[in-house]
Amino acid sequence: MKENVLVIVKPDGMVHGHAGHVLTRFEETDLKLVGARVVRVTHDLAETHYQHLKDKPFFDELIHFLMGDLHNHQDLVLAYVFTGENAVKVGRDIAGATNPEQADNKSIRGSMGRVTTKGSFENVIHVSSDPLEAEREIKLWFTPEEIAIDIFKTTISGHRKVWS
Ligand code: IDP
Ligand code: MG
Repeated sequence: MKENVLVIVKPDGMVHGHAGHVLTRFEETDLKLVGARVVRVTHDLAETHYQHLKDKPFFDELIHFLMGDLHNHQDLVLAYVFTGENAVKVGRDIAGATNPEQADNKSIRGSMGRVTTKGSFENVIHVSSDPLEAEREIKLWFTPEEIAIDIFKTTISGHRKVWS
């Protein structure tokens, strides 16, 4: 089934210079790149992005991690959207398991991620977990104008296209 997926090169991936490699791994698939932007991660954006984890003990640290507070204040991340057959599974396979120590050695997280001595996961990239989450996330990180093709319904508000 044709799906969309949001990928984010997290601050640890950015400071270690992995953004290009991550993009290359996705380009090697049959998925099509339809949007990309460098985004400054605010507290609000990080909290909304990870809203499903707000009751977890690691939530506060996770928000600060995504904001770059643990990586030299690297609050700029690369976010992009790929579309194509089984985009979520293809992307999650490239990423590997959430815990870098359990991720396949050849995956991004298995080869470039680490678990810190305090037990937090520096796992290099975010990849949407399912098509519905992907839609919510893409609409959070991108405006319709920033996606090169019509992947979701839009309406006109004033002179601007907005997500329906
Ligand atoms: P995912 O990124 O593989 O989809 P989620 O369960 O959605 O995994 O968790 C989002 C992020 O929260 C993870 O990528 C990781 O950075 C962090 N995280 C998840 N579970 C743990 C944990 O058990 N300990 C520390 N950090 C975690
Ligand atoms: Mg997830």
